[in-house]
Amino acid sequence: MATGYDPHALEAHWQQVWAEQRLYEVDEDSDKPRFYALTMFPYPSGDLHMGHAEAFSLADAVARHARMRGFEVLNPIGWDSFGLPAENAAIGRGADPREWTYTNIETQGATMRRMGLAFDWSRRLHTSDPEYYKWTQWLFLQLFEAGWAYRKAAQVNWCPTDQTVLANEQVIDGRCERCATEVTKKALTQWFFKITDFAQALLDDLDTLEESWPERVLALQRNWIGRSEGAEVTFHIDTGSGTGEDVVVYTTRPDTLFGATFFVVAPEHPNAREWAALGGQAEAFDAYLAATQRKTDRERQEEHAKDGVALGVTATNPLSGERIPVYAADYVLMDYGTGAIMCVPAHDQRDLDFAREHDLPVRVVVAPEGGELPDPATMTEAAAGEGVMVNSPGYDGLPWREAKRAVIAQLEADGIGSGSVNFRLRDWLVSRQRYWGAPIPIIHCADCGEVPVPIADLPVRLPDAGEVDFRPSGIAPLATSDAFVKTTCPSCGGEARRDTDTMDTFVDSSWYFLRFTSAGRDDVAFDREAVDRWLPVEQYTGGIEHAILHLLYSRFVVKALKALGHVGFSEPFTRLKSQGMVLMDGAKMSKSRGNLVQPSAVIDTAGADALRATMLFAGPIEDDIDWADVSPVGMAKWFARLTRLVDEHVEGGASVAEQPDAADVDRLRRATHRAIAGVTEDYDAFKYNTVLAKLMGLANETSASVRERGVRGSSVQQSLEAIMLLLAPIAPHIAEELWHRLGHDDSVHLQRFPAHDPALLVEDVVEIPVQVDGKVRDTVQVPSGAEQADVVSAARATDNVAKHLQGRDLVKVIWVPGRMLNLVTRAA
Ligand code: ANZ
Ligand code: ZN
Repeated sequence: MATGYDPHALEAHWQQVWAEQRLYEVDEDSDKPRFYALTMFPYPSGDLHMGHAEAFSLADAVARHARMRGFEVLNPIGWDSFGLPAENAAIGRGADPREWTYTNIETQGATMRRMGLAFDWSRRLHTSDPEYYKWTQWLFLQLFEAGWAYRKAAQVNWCPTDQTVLANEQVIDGRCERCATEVTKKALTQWFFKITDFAQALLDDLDTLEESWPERVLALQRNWIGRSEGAEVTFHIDTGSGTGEDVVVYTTRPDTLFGATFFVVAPEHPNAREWAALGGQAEAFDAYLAATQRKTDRERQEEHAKDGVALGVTATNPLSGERIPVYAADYVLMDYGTGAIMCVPAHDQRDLDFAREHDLPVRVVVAPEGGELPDPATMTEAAAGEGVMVNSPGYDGLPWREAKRAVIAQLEADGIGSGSVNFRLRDWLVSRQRYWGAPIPIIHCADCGEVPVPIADLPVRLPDAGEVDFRPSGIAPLATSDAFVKTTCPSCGGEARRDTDTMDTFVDSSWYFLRFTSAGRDDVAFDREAVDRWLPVEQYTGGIEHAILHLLYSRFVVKALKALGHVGFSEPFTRLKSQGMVLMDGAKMSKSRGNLVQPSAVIDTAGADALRATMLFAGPIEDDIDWADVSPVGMAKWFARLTRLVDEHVEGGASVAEQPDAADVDRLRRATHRAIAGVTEDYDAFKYNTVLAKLMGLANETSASVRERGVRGSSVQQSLEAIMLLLAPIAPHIAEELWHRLGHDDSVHLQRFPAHDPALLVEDVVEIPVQVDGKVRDTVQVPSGAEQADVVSAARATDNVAKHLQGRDLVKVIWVPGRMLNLVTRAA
């Protein structure tokens, strides 16, 4: 049998053994309870980075731990392998996006294998495989048939230099991420998924995830969905031409109607230009509109954005009859509410900023609770808090919430408004004018309109890179291939054109967790019975950067599929845990900063177990790790010490009878069971750092028992076995190796997680007489096996001992373990 610690040899050895035994492939016929462990699948850009290594260390510990708790575990892996970086690499370096992608997948896969991750590789998937995207297209068609996939013109981010549409993430500070040109807006027809139909359900069901998802993620989701309750109120625009027209505003504060002193519409409001013309402000308006379209949504909403133009017309307040001036300003967005607002500067900060800039009147209508009435002439902060109505005929004295209800009732009675709920959530724009994605499976026919590709004809194959021109040119790359575009209409057989857009990669990843249950099936996207058997995912792990979109889209897709009868559950992920980031000297690791550490390099020097354990030892899993503060080499040294302990035990005493000093044996047994109990709790709470600290403590105790107290035999064996079982999910190779050296033939990963014996946790308490200068002054109760220092501090804490120590120096301590303590003093 081998001795010593050589991580490279033993890790390679066990990885091979596990693969040969197909240890991590799921047994679908198992009668064990099922546990679906899932980690967010990676995007294949180069080799794995440290963020991946942390994510996988966490995910693997979760999966292995679940297995040892008696579950049949599904722990699959795949690649989110469509997307822009592949295309950019192609544009920048002339690489074939497909080749670039699959080469990176192989590189990452090799590093994953070197990490010894317990994935069921037989279920591996890549979203860019035709076998996968065929079903992404099927998903699109399910939504299309249900009316949840539709086309409409939308303002998209447009780079005039690259002649291309940009996703929001590609717009950095208003500029194109590639060429730094200022991004503009352009109206283009785009595909959308109707996620807004599910807004209320997406919000409501977050309540069922309380406690099992991070509070922060729930808050981000709620905020993104952004439900608000208010009213729609009809104002009348007086255009000077006599009749004028009605325009509806959305407000969350109808109670403040009497405080509205001006009126603002979005520059894109369909009537804005016409009103500006009637008000004699057409020129100023046109210039302003052009300037607006150069800004991003975020810039438009920046805290103190206060640009705008007066349109030269007025709006009449339906409740007060007051006429107020109308402006166009780009802090009002066209696609929220109605694109028109009544402005209440005393109670809304943006309105106040705008009022000050344009010298507009301010009127306080809610008196802040307990505070002084702000002076409308000088106030610089809007009074947004609680309060009681003032300056509002008919409502004065009412608390604002009551006034809100009363005003809505009045508006409804008068037919000039109604209560209304709004969501910030927008429909999901899923089309991209890009090459490296799943083609949208729609055929456009002059006679039949948008015709879905028949399921039997899927996949709509992505042409090879050589067949299209995917360099940015203003037209979608797929539109450059006649062979792709020209087709016949499935409905009438006439000449028709394929849709040339591809899908957002978030569509690919919105359903991959379903596919893993039915990998390899070419007749269905997923088997209904299999998904219902395995899902919802019991434990999902991944980065906090996906707190909003990926999770929201996955939740939406599951709800849509449930409504269509394809799955039997409405939330995909029962529990979610997010890990922190891996930093270097407080900064993000990146190639350009030159502070990049790669997992494969750490494995080269310290081994995979050391990499994994270091990740989990660094601190609470949700916290960031600073790689400058940790030491994989130090972790490897601990593994080496642990190995020595096992080797010595195996050579020198595994079979030797127990030593006669029962107290020492008992002490080690208790330490072992204390560690088992503590570590079990820590695993359940994802506290891997304290798991490792406790295991290091138990290893020290074992070492001291052997080397200082001469303990041998079964209690040492039990302690070492417990360490291996408890360590196995975190450092699977060393645990497996030492488990075998301890005399086992089967895998440590097939064992049950140990359970502690509660009887051994009950501390034996002994009573120790305490002498001061030879006279017994008191007794203390301490755990048997207590150390001298603990007994001395317990003794000092008793009144009588304290009294006799007063004014004297302690010069000597005589401690007879478990029997007696004598404190020797002299006058101070
Ligand atoms: C009057 C008012 C008085 C408002 C007050 C707020 C405070 P949430 O909560 O996000 O739904 N608003 C409405 N539509 C808008 C748009 N398209 N672009 C920018 N702002 C818009 O916000 C709703 C509030 O934001 C609405 O209520 C409206 O201002 C503004 F003391 O109306 B409020
Ligand atoms: Zn047709």
